[in-house]
Amino acid sequence: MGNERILWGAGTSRTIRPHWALHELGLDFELRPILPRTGQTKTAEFTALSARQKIPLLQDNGLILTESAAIITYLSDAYGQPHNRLVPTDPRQRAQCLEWCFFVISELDATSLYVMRRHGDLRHIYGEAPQANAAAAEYFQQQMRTVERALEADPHYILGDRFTAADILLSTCVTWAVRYGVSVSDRVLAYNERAKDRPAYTHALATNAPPAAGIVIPPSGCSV
Ligand SMILES: N[C@@H](CCC(=O)N[C@@H](CS)C(=O)NCC(=O)O)C(=O)O
Repeated sequence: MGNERILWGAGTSRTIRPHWALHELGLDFELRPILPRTGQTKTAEFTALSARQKIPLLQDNGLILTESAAIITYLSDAYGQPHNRLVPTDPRQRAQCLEWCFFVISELDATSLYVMRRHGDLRHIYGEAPQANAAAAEYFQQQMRTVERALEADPHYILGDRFTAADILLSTCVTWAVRYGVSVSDRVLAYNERAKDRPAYTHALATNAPPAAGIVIPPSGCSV
């Protein structure tokens, strides 16, 4: 069991999530900035860590974890302090935070934006499906109504004054949607700017940047 913290992955809307969490929590880490669809997730070394062959992946003192939402939840649980915790410990507050996290990952990321990705830029692999694309964009906007409602009272973040893991996930999806030309309201844009104003986001942008000049990450910010 190695005494180490290594984050694998850079360059995408999913990889920036653990970068952001690590910076919020003030944690040091080694970075293996491998990129999607370059063959780097298919190497024997990486496949030995995860047969899913997906980034981000965290190695932390012998623990191997994939799934961006699981990684940021773990980091908060293991290392968060009262002043910077990203997932509350109180069971009710925790449940509400996780409700948002699961909602963002399943409804906004997987069901909407990733469908657009598959049948848009990746149509050569997954097939052209303009109707599915349009329906996914519409679904995203429909699902965002609950976000609108939560922000109506004009709280700073989605759960109020406290920045949480749900904001990392939601903000990365809003940024992704905007890059895809899906329109979101001024209220949501203002919320997203507040989230991205945080110093940890600026650090995350830097460490999540694709390492080699000349590598072009497509506008979605995710290539698979
Ligand atoms: N649900 C996963 C999605 C991870 C995912 O699909 N990652 C993509 C990049 S954004 C990937 O690693 N694709 C493999 C490849 O392109 O080689 C998460 O949130 O972590």
